[in-house]
Amino acid sequence: MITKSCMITIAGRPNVGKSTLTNALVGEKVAIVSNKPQTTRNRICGVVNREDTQYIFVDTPGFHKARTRLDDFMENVVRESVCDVDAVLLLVEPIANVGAQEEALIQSIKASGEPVILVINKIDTVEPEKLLPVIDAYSRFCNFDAVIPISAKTGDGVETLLNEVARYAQEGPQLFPEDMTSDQPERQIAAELIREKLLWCLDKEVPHGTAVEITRFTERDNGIVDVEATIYCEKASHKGIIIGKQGAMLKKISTMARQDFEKFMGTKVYMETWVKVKENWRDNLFQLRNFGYQ
Ligand SMILES: Nc1nc2c(ncn2[C@@H]2O[C@H](COP(=O)(O)OP(=O)(O)OP(=O)(O)O)[C@@H](O)[C@H]2O)c(=O)[nH]1
Ligand SMILES: [Mg+2]
Repeated sequence: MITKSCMITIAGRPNVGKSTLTNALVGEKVAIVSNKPQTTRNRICGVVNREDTQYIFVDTPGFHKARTRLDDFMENVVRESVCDVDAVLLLVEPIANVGAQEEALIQSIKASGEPVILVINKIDTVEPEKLLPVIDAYSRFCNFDAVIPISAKTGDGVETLLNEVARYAQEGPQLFPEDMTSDQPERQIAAELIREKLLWCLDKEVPHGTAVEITRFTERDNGIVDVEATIYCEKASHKGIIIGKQGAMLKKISTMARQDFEKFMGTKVYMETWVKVKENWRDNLFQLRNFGYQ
């Protein structure tokens, strides 16, 4: 029976592997992942039940210098997510250099007064002796409760991390039903999977300037799910790139997203996608709210 809960925020620079770690902890894909920075735009809770404790891991957007109002929103999400939790994981790469943005993030976490654990990710990419200088560099900025090296990709150290955070659990009510692994509604997952494939297939500003709106989400009596989605992009030239020659790119993106979503839903999915232009939506407060970034 669950009698304790433990809310842990995962924060860090873009691309350090926060969402990969969230998925590794949950044991299921709840957050989209790509090799491009600024993949995650909103906070996503991943839920893990272990013995008497429910762990809620809060995946956050990468902390970066704001250029658009969307960036401002993402920065606020991070600042709010590091408050009122039981502990914060500062996820970093195994590089002995603390950048200005990272330093600002550390200050923000320190101001929240929550315990902080330094988690060094991607240890599969370096020799073990490279870790000490990394610990040294970060320890100059913060007094960490613990330091844990992991590889979210291989799973190395992830179990150790889970055991380590157990000590921050507190008596309290169960916040999510036992069979729930994330706080994301199904239609949100569908939209995110499409955005993930846009990030995988397209380069430069094109995928960063997209937002996905699910305009229809219905389930038939036989379980088949119909999804209609509109991909918004910032420029007419981007629309052409997303659609591709004779629609080939859009077809590729839709097919990959549909296959992933079918796996998630465990049923057949029909997915239709359209592309529309909404100039500069990333700087338009009304549009941001429309797309759920509020
Ligand atoms: N080699 C290696 N690569 C990793 C590891 N963890 C994550 N990655 C890769 O790092 C890239 C970024 O991963 P994400 O999980 O999307 O990173 P993120 O911190 O959530 O990024 P944002 O949402 O943009 O802030 C992807 O290409 C991952 O496959 C790891 O332990 N080892
Ligand atoms: Mg992410």
